[in-house]
Amino acid sequence: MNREDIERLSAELAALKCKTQKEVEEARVRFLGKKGEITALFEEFRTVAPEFKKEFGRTLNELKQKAQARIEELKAAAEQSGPSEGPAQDLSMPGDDFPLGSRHPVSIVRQEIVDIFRKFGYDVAEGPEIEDDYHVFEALNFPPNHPARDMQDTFFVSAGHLNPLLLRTHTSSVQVRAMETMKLPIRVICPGRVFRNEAISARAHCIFHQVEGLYIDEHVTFADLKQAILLFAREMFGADTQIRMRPSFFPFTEPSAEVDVSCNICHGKGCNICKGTGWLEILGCGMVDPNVLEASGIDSKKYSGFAFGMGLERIAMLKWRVNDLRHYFENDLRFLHEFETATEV
Ligand code: 2NM
Repeated sequence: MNREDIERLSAELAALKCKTQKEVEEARVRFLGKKGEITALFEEFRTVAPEFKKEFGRTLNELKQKAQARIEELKAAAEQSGPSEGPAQDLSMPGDDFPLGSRHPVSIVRQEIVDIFRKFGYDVAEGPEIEDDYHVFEALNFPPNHPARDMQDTFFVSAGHLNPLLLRTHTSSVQVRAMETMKLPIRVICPGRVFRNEAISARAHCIFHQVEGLYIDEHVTFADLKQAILLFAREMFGADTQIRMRPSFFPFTEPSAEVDVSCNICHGKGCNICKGTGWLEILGCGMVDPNVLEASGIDSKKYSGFAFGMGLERIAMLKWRVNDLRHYFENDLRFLHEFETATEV
């Protein structure tokens, strides 16, 4: 190694010209790469006599710094002028595909239901998923020892005081908040996620989704409830859909009913979806219990109302014949993409 080598490389660096990033990279490899010329000089430096080491060392380091600075400079220039030098890429080429997501089946069903009730004049309301005992149970006429208030059925966030926080087990809590705050008459639809402390299986999950509805005005009767549900069922499942009501019980409604729609798969002939009955259970409903109205400050002598609730996973299961609830929560793309263009089976 001698001074000339260093000066030659230094001059070459100063005169270096690169048009493209590729050329800059080639120059970097030539000077500074593992087998580059400057790197080679550092290898040679080990054999330099001790008395020259100091001076050569300094010049060599200066050369390396100069090379690095020069390469950076050329790189920046190439980046700036790169695209304007002419088409590095063929801009008429079709773009790369990128995967589009698809609507989740629960989201599709929720939107359909919400759209139908909006058309009927209902407002949409949402509320907190972490609620207090008062809005989930107390205001809804659940007796103090009701099993739903048990640890076995409800996830508690805080316990041990009068009004513990918990994960709502139904969206009725949103309707309580609507009754507390909205001006009468009330027409409201509440979609949302709910939580129940259940062992996960094909038919049960600790998280699922509901849409609940509430209508309160003077002179609202069970006939109004029946008509609203029938109109909804025909919008949702087809104009020839029939409904039937079976007596049931809920703490917040009296009387209460379970509603079935005629099976639109076999049209009453009996299939394995309706288990041969010709009917599919889709929602629960009833006349709001006077205790519930009074708890939220509504005069039950003057006003009456109906309420209903349905599980979205269940409706989506009937619609697309999903056989296992767990599919909804696993985000397996093979399942989700089934609904890319889904409307109806
Ligand atoms: C259901 C069935 C029957 C319901 C009642 C209320 C409220 F807040 F008005 F009391 N909201 N939702 C209700 C009634 C829900 O779900 C199966």
